[in-house]
Amino acid sequence: MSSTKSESILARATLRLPGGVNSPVRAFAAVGGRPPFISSARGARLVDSDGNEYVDYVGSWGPAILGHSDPDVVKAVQDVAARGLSFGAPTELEVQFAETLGELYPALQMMRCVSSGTEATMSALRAARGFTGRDVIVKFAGGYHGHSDCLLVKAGSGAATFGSPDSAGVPSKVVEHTIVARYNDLEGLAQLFADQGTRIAAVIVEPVAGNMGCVPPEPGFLEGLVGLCERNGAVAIFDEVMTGCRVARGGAQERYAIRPHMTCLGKIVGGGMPLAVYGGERRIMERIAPLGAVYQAGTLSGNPVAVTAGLVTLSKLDAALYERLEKLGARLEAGLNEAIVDARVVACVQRVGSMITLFFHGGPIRSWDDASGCNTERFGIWHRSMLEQGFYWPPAQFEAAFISGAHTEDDIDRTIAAARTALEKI
Ligand code: KE4
Repeated sequence: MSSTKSESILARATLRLPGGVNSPVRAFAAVGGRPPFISSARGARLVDSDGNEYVDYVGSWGPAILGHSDPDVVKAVQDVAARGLSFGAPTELEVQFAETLGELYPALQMMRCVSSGTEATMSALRAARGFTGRDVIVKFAGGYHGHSDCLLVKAGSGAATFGSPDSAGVPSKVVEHTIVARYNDLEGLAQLFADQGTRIAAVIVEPVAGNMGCVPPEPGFLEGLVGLCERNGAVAIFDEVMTGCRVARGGAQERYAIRPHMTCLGKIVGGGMPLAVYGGERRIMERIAPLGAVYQAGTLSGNPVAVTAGLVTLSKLDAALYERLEKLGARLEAGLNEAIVDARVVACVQRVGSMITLFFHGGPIRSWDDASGCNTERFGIWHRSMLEQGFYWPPAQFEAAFISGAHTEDDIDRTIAAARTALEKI
C-alpha cells in the first residue's frame, strides 16, 4: 500500500496539531506505524489520501452504525443546512429530537443536548452533585467518560480508591472527590457504599464497557449498582455514549431492562455530527438552568444540522438492522475464535451485539485488572498486518470495534481470513 500522500500530510499536520491529530488515539501511537489520512468514506469502506481502501471497523468510534455517508442522512443535512446552520435560538427540530429520544429511552424524562460525550457526562455529574448536594463521584477503572478534569483519574491498587490525576494539568484537588472502583465487582461497590454511602453523589458506569475493550456487565452487576444508588440516595448514571443505539435501539438499558436515574448519549444519536445528550428523572433535570441552580450552556447545543443528522439516523434504526448486526457480529466472533485456536495464540474475543474486541489475553476480561494484562505489543503487530491487508481496526487494544449495517457477510469472511494471516505474524 502506498502511503506517500498520507506521509506528506502527516509531516504538515505535526507542525500544527499535537501528534498531527485532533484526538490522541488517531495518531496510532498504541499500535506503531503512522495513520493513513482518510479522504472519503461510504458504507463500510474508508478511502485514504493515497487511494487505499479499507473495510472500516472504527466507524468514527461508533456513530457510523448505518455505514458512512448514508444517502438519507446526507440529503437531509444538505437540505437543512441550506436553511441556516445554527441560530443560537430554540427550534422545533430539537423538540422533535427530544421527543424521539424520550420514546426510545423512557429513563430520559427530561434531557439537554450538548456537543460531545465529554460535555454530556461532565454535565450529568454536575446535575447529580447539584441534586444530591454531595461531592463524591464513583467511576470504574478502565471506564472512560470523556476528558473533563474530575474524570481523568487513575485507578489505585485497591478495590476502590480515591483517584489521583491521570493527566498532567489536573490539580489533585479536582479529583479528590473521585473514587475509582472495580468494574463487575458488586461486592466492592457495596462495601464502598457502606463506607462512604452518604457522601456519594453519583456512580457513572459504561453499562457495557467499551473503553478497556468490550467488557460485558456480569449478571446482577448493573441491577445491583442501581439498587445501591437507590438505597443510598445517589444517582446512577449510565454513560451510553458508546452503547446507546449500539447494543440495542434503547441502548444497554433496553438490552438489560434496567432503568438508571440519568443517561448520557452521543455518537450514534448524532449520526456522526457533534451531538450528545444528558438527561434523566425530571426531579433531577429541573435543577438545570434556567429552571434551577445547576449551570450548563452551549453555543451550538442542539443546532439544526446536527439534530437533523441524528433524527434521520434514529429513524433508520429498525429491528431488521439489529438482527443483521447481531448475525454479522456472531459470524465475526466465531471466525476470530476459530482463527485464534488454529493459530495457537493466547487471545480471546468478547462481544455485545456489534461491538467486539480481540484481546491478546487468555481471558475472560471482567475488569481493568484483567484487561491491563493484555499483550499490547502483539496487538500492535496484529493491527499493522490487518491495516496492510486493508482492514481498519481500532488502533488500540483497549477499544471496541464496530460493525455497521453496511458490512456484508463477505466483508466479515474476508476480515476473518485477514485476521488469520495477521495472527501468523505473532
Ligand atoms: P467525546 O467527548 O469524545 O464525544 O465522548 C467521550 C466519551 C464518553 N463516554 C464514552 C463511553 C466514550 O466512549 C467516549 C469517547 N469514546 C472514544 C473512543 N473510545 C472517542 C474516540 C476518541 O477519543 O478519539
